[in-house]
Amino acid sequence: MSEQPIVRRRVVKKGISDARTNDSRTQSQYDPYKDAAWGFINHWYPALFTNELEEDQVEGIQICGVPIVLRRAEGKVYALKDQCLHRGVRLSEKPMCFNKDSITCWYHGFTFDLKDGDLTTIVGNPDDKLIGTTGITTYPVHEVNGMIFVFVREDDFSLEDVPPLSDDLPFRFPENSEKFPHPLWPKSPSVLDDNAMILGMHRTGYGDWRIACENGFDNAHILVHKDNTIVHAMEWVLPLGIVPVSDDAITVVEDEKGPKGLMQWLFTDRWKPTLENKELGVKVDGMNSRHYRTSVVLPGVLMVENWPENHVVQYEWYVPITDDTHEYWEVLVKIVKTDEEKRLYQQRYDLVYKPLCLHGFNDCDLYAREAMQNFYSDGTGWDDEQLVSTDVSPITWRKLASRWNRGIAKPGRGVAGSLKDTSLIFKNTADGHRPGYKVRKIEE
Ligand code: BPY
Ligand code: FES
Ligand code: FE2
Repeated sequence: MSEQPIVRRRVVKKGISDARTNDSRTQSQYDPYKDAAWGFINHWYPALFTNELEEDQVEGIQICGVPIVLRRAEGKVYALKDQCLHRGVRLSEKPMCFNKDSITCWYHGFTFDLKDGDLTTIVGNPDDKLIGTTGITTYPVHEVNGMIFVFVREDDFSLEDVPPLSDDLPFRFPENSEKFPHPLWPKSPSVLDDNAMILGMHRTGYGDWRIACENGFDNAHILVHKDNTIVHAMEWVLPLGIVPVSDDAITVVEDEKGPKGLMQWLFTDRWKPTLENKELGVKVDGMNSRHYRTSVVLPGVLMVENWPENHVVQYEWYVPITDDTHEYWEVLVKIVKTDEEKRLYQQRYDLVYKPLCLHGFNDCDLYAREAMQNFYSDGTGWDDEQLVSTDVSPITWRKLASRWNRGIAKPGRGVAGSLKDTSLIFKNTADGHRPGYKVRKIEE
């Protein structure tokens, strides 16, 4: 080895600053979150819209690395592990059902009871001694107002311990109206309300679910929406950013019962909208102010109250599929009582909300999240990021999610996406099929 000192031609001055808000002490409070690349398990997630699963239809999906098959029989939806216990094929790839009580694996005929997953017979081997001694995991289902929710559990999470769906949905009104008053807008409807009409869409996002989730309630990210069509068409005042100016800018909710999450006091004196950056000569020129408020609860559900218009609320889920894909759900909820109200809401959705908001506006969120993926995908981003005051929102979320999640999903084993470079992925991609959420049926 040479004894000569190393000559540095360019001195690196700009490393990680001590002024970042996520110093190592802060980071240590959300270590569990950093381990949750495959999601939080033992939680309720949206699986499909009601109209995606007709009577006798079978669909396969994957949540938190868990393959799940859904079948509707006699109107009721059943969910089971979509991995045959014989040799692991997905039942949903080639649905085979001989009656309303069971689902049969199309390969060697193992047949499972829809209600409890028990192995009840084998088509061509009905006296085998394995029958009646084993089965596959089932998942509780809750269908409401056009959405099918599934409780994605670990195999040994007891069915008796399954919490109500409402524990994994955003704060409701009026029950929280005193806690979180909202004088600037009408009370936000819930997915669970009577007469709630839910319209929306879901699509696969190519990135980590946590990155996607954090974007939604990040009050600095709205810069990506600055020049969106609807913002200019409606002449909305969309701030350049919204900065916390008080210690109580965010309320963390961790009551024993009910959802665990955070509420942000936007449009109060606890937050200050930035309408101009003098140094850059940039300012907001809309005329019409929009008041809204964002909150998030476990397992990663965003609520944007009073958005995109009065009496409407937007909910979003970022359902983990693998450690680098998630299903991005956007739904709008409105209370409608008469057929005429339903027709008008559907029309407004089709002609305005869907093209200009869920696409136009939120497509920017989609590409912004994908743009962050490379920085985070090998895990180093969580240590290298340099966060600022507005990032109090994601930091608060990471801490509470670390404390209150019901389980950290283990990396998927023997499922799509557990290995990233298999010949099947290359073949499917070459054939024009992206990795995605729903199982593609075998074509005959
Ligand atoms: C609304 C917003 C959003 C989103 C979905 C719906 C939003 C956030 C802040 C300000 C205005 C809109 O993902 O980011
Ligand atoms: Fe399902 Fe053989 S793999 S029956
Ligand atoms: Fe956004």
